[in-house]
Amino acid sequence: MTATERTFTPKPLLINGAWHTTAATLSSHNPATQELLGSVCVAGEPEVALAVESAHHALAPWRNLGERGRQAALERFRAAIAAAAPDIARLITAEQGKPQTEALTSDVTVALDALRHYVRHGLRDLPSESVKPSNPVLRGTRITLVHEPAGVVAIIAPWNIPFGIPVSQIATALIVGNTVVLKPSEWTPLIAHRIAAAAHAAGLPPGVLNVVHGDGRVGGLLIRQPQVRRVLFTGSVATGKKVAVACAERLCPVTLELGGVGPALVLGDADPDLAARGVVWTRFINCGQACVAAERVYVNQAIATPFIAAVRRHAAALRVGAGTEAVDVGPLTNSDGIERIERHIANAVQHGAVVETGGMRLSALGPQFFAPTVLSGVTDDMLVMQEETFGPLLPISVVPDDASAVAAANALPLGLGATIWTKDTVHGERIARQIETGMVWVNDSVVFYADPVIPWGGVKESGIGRTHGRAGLLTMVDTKVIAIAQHKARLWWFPYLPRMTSAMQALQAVQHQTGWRAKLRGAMLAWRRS
Ligand code: TXE
Repeated sequence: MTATERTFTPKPLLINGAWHTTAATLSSHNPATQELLGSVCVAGEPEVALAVESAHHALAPWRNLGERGRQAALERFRAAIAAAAPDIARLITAEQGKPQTEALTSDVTVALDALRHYVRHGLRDLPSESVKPSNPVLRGTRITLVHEPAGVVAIIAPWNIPFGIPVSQIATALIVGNTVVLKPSEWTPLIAHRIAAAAHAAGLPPGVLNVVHGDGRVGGLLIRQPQVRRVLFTGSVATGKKVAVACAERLCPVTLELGGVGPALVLGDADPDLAARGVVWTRFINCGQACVAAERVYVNQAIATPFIAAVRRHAAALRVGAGTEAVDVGPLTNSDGIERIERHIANAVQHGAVVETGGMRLSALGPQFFAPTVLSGVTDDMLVMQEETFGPLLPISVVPDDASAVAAANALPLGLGATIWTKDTVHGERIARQIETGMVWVNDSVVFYADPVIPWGGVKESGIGRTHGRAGLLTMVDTKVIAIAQHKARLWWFPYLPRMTSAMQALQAVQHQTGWRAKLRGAMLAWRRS
């Protein structure tokens, strides 16, 4: 019986710890084989409102569970995912398309490591803090900063890392005492259902984690719910701007993890073959569908010839196929990627670029397979250097020196991640400090996304805020100041006596006049007036 004949029961929504079905459904297909994989129920306004209401009601008991109680619950969630990890990895390859190696590393491991970190360390990175006032007048006040959960967090996730991104963000939100409504991508709903299934199996308290499926319309409904107090959005720049506007209307704080069109700078002293291998991996990981992929390569003219030859060789050697086999590059997850790649190649070639390898669909493998493609002779006025290709296309531009590479790298209004390839890491760090991105790797790339203690995010139009690390935790809390007055005299209260005014004038003279004579004169004058 083929998959099309096999009837699938649509996977339900997870709301308030229970499964909810709806009449509207969303189907999901394997991008390599086009086979129907299954379907999920799609949330309408009632289901979105119920999910947010449930998350809101779950806040108090979840917070009162305390840090250890939440760590125990997240440990059950982690264990449920770990038990299903091989099956989840296979589903990630089947539904999103990335090879098994990447499904295990960039998706499942990212999720498990994030949960384990917060299970082990809780809020070690975010303790309450005592602050010593700088103003001598306030010395008698005990100041404490406490970090309190923001409330209901709406997480809207992309399809390219459909398990690792939402789970690591869920872990950060839940550990501090928030509750979550997740709206996963409509391209990878079955993978997201496994998040819901693990939460259900782990017995997370009702309402702590809710999962509602649907497209951007459902995402828009979710971020407009009045009880949503944080939005964590990961996706394209264009959608990110729409989300930011919607959040601004409610003054709801939003974290935006957006696209990057990341530059790779290959400096003149780099080892051409090593840099080529690193750039090829950074470009073609996840079939080029990675927000920090090397979307633009600037190579110093001193090593351009051997570097381009090495890139051509390594790219042509990449094994392309359905991710379940021993391959390096799978299919594009959705079909609109193919048209975008062909448009970028045509525009580049029309303006003088050369196709070093690839440049065509691999239709024998399936309608969403495209050959890893390398372009040389590229200039920055070409579309491929201006827009996010988000596919297996590597454009190389030759630059005369480091300054030109840095200027080109910084020329776009985006700044997520960049890579620098050089033998001289001291010089590499110096260049890194000139690059306008949120993250820069020297002689590697991407990998630290898997580490929950390292902040992740961009600058300029690549995003706002950070996920992961202490910075990521801080976006999930509201910091409250508690000031406890312990002094007896409160001279600044009513009635304003002349001696109080004089005392303040004398204090300002002593604190802010320049030179001891001026200070003394100011203080004497003030005192005489009292
Ligand atoms: O994004 P989309 P995709 C970026 C990557 C690329 C994009 C690919 O660079 O640009 O994400 O992901 C929902 N209101 N990053 O194609 O289309 C939609 O249903 C509310 C950067 O999925 O923007 C989906 O769930 N929600 C990142 C989600 O938004 C809306 C790492 C994203 O959809 C909506 C990974 C609306 N109006 C990918 N419209 C990083 N910086 O770390 C759509 N959605």
